[in-house]
Amino acid sequence: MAGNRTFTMIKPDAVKAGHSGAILNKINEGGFRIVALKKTKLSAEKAGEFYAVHKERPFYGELVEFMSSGPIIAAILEKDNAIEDFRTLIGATNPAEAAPGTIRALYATSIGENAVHGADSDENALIEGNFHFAGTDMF
Ligand code: 3AN
Repeated sequence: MAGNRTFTMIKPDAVKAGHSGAILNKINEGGFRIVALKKTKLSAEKAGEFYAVHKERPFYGELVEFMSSGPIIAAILEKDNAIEDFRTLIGATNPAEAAPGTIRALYATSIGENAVHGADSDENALIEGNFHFAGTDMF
């Protein structure tokens, strides 16, 4: 059975451009309930740890540098079928291929600076949520 939680980050490009409120509104309108939420900034070390699965990819260094370049907003979200529905709401990794009206189509500028992160599985949503939040900060 599909799980009901996902993990997201509003990335430094979108926070810097002032899109945080609009993106949180899209998330709300999409039917997701906020379980945990915070504005924070990742050190390069923490960003490297978060994206360790991409270590061998050619864009890893760029990704770590970008994700530690400014504040982000991290959140755990709840909804039936959360992983799949959230990935539908954000659109394709490359904003040029993202469906009209999706968060990335509206707010992302490139495949690297693509406005939001969405967990890709129940297992990773749990790992990523626990990376950013203590259990006592989830409601
Ligand atoms: P998604 O975030 O849609 O799950 P992944 O898991 O393939 O996409 O990639 C993780 C992150 O790595 C993306 N959100 C994006 O910021 C970055 N990324 C992916 N592909 C590229 C690329 N070709 N060049 C630069 N950055 C990339």
